[in-house]
Amino acid sequence: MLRILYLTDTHLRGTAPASRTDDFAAAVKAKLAEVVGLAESLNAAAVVHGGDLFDLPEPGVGQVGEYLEILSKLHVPLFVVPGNHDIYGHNPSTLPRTLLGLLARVGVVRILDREPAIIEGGGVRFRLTGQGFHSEMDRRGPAEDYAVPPAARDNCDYAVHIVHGMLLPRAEISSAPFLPAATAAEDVLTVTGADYTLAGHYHSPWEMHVGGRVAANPGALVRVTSEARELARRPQVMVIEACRDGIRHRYIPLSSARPGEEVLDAARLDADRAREEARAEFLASLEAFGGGPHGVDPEEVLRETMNRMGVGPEVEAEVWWRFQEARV
Ligand SMILES: [Mn+2]
Repeated sequence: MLRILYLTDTHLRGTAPASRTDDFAAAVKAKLAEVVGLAESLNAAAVVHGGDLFDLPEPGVGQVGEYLEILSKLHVPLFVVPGNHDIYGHNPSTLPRTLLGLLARVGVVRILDREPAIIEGGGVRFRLTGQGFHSEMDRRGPAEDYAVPPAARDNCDYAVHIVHGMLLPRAEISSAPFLPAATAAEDVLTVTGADYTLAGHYHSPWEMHVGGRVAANPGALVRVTSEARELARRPQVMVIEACRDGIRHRYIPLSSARPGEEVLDAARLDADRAREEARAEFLASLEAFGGGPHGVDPEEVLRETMNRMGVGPEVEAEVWWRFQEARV
């Protein structure tokens, strides 16, 4: 039996989100320690993270260092697909200037990209590929970022592709009118060669099956907003296990995760929702007005402005630094 442990959207950060009423750092540490323990007790061959490992490209290393110390106790490789929060301005080329990029450079994590990583054990070979977030994500065809070619097997028994993007069941997309660009899982499952397509980005869990293929997102490991469904949600990890006869998956709810009402401020519920809806409505109106896919996200505006002005790397670094400081 070969197993991989999948988790996503940990949003590790130096400060506690305003919506949390508990000892946030202690809660995050307990969760990470539980993940490390699960990887060991399940004898997982690898741990895979679906992106937004960090809440910011350069989070405070004092607090985050304590989190990373726990993750460093993993005895197996930690693969990460970069999320939008891990990089600057939705721009994958900024990765070397981020903490995630630094960790990859010194070999603490492995960035999962289109170059297959082969995981082997128990007579089974997994082919792992990934696609990090970028500014065109969910704005082009479902095959571009979410699919792997059916023929690409590299002598492996099973293919697993992990993407940080707004992949959702079609019904979920149509029930959320203010959702930004999204990709329907059904469209991906009809064209991909991957047995499993795993997503991060959207914080609520979902699962979809088409023709023997599975797409899923176990939901964010850390709850950072006071929303009704976050209050009701129990964070979980996903285990994918395979032998020569087949592949299957299950979810393991974290026993260290406290009930939502004990960690999230329910009094913020209405205010947070009203603000989110107003923001989403505003962004939708900009797109309808002809703003196009770009220029609605503050990071995107900054990035394009700097591109147009042709600023040098020092100015750009200073701009991102100040932007991040102002946003925290
Ligand atoms: Mn994200």
